[in-house]
Amino acid sequence: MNGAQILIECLKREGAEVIFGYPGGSVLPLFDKLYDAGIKFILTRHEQGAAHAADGYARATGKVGVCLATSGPGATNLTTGIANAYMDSIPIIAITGQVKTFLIGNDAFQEADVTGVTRPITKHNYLVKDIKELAVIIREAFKIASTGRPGPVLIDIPVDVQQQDIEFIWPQEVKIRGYNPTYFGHPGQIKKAAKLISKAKKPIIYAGGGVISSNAHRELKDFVEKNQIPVTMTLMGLGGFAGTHPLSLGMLGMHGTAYANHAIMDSDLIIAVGARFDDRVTGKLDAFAPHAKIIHIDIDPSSISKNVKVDVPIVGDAKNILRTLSEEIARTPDTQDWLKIVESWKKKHPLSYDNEGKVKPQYVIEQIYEITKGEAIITTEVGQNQMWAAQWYRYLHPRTFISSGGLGTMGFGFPAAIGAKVGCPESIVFDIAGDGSIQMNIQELATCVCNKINVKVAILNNGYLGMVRQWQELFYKKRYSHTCLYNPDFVKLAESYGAIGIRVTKKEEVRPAIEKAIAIDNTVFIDFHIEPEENVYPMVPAGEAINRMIGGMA
Ligand SMILES: Cc1ncc(C[n+]2csc(CCOP(=O)(O)OP(=O)(O)O)c2C)c(N)n1
Ligand SMILES: [Mg+2]
Repeated sequence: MNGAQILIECLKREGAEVIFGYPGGSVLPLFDKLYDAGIKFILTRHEQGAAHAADGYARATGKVGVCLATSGPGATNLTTGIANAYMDSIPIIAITGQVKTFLIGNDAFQEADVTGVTRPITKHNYLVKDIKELAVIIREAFKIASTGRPGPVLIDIPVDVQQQDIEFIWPQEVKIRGYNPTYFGHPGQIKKAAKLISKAKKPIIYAGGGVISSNAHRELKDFVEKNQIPVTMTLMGLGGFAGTHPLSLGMLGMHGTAYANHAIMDSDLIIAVGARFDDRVTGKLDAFAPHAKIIHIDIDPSSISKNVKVDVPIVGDAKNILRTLSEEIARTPDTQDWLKIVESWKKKHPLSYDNEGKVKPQYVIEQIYEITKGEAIITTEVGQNQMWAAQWYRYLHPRTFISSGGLGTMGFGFPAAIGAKVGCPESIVFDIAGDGSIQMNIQELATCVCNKINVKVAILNNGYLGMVRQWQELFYKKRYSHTCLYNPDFVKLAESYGAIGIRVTKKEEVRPAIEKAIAIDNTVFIDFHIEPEENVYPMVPAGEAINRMIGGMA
């Protein structure tokens, strides 16, 4: 086999079902073999789209996503997508072509130092210099991407390596020196944690994306119900615990619910599960949860005590640890009084909006929730649209909310929706989009239509880079510096690609438009003309303590 065939054979054996990618000179041998290799290939219209689609596929399915690009500009176009997957710990394999080995370092045509460029945004990367290493590297890459704290791995393969012939040997085992993720928590630490939990009067669980990546949602639910502890989730954690559960406090942080933020600030014990105390969650660090002891369960030891000092660290897999920890708790904590307080906050200070006047974005999302009964996969762009999607749709299952958390990448949601739909063809997939963000990967309309990937895009069209405008309104004296958009006609634009466009300008059109979009067997853009200056509340101003919210509770 030549290198190209070995790559394809290894991908198949690793269980890859689909590759999202884009061709070019340095991957020609590979594309020649892809012509009749019997592996699904989806041609995106930009390499960034391919990386986000692989990421969306991975988030929706729990499998490793694969994307592919040529050397130089193809590879650099992947980088935003790779960084995005890195920040959110998503397992993807990015394959790039590279100039011939003897040309590397010569400023050859379309040469870029891709392993250099991606070193800080990959969990690991490889430049394959010798065909003999290829199969082993691919196996290692899949193992590294999908185990421990997951993340992207890049494999850079020079053209001549793709062309060389060698006898194919499938490496039965992969052992990577120095790479040994811990899965089971330290028994002593688990005992300590169990004691703290038994004694706690005001405990809270702070659940992050790690709950989803370790498939710990059932264990979390059992743990919560047995110990009667309220749960708040990060943006990445939404869906890890049902948003409709009586013990759910929804999202916390900058645009979290008032009751979640007050509960964590007032708590005496925080049980952090697969979360990393991001600055959007903690707000002002020295004011964060002053009375609380902290138990931190995480598979990545380097994320423990990185931002806040932790009392009981437990390194390992959330699923295993929640199970053992639950067994270890001899006496469940007495949380009745605490739950009453939290419940009263919940009743008094729910998320709210004024539904008068123009179409409200919150109303649109509530209707999408009601019509899909919480069973759709929702992806988002970045900005107000993303925060409203986090607040107003109730996520019932893991892997149904797909959003760019760490990097905050505008242009993520649409290609991610494509990846999610390819991975979960039976699900209804909605991208909740902003009018600014959707234009960052609008070219993927062609990918949808050509491949009959039936996704729905709900554009919350406010005519603004809304989230930036909101900050300018609140903190820069309404000086709307370069945040007003001049938009294309999104209906015509969708139609020009062969998709369907629906425009909504009145409240009473919202439900029928969503129902119609779902019924149509094609990609649909719904252009919701919403109240232009609607804001996302509550809001914690940057650098403030998270219980000091605008539009929250006093
Ligand atoms: C690639 C990228 N560039 C810039 C930003 C900064 N940014 C964050 S939100 C936002 C506005 C997004 O506008 P739109 O998509 O219309 O969403 P809205 O907030 O109006 O819902 C911008 C520019 C970003 N997050 N990502
Ligand atoms: Mg906008």
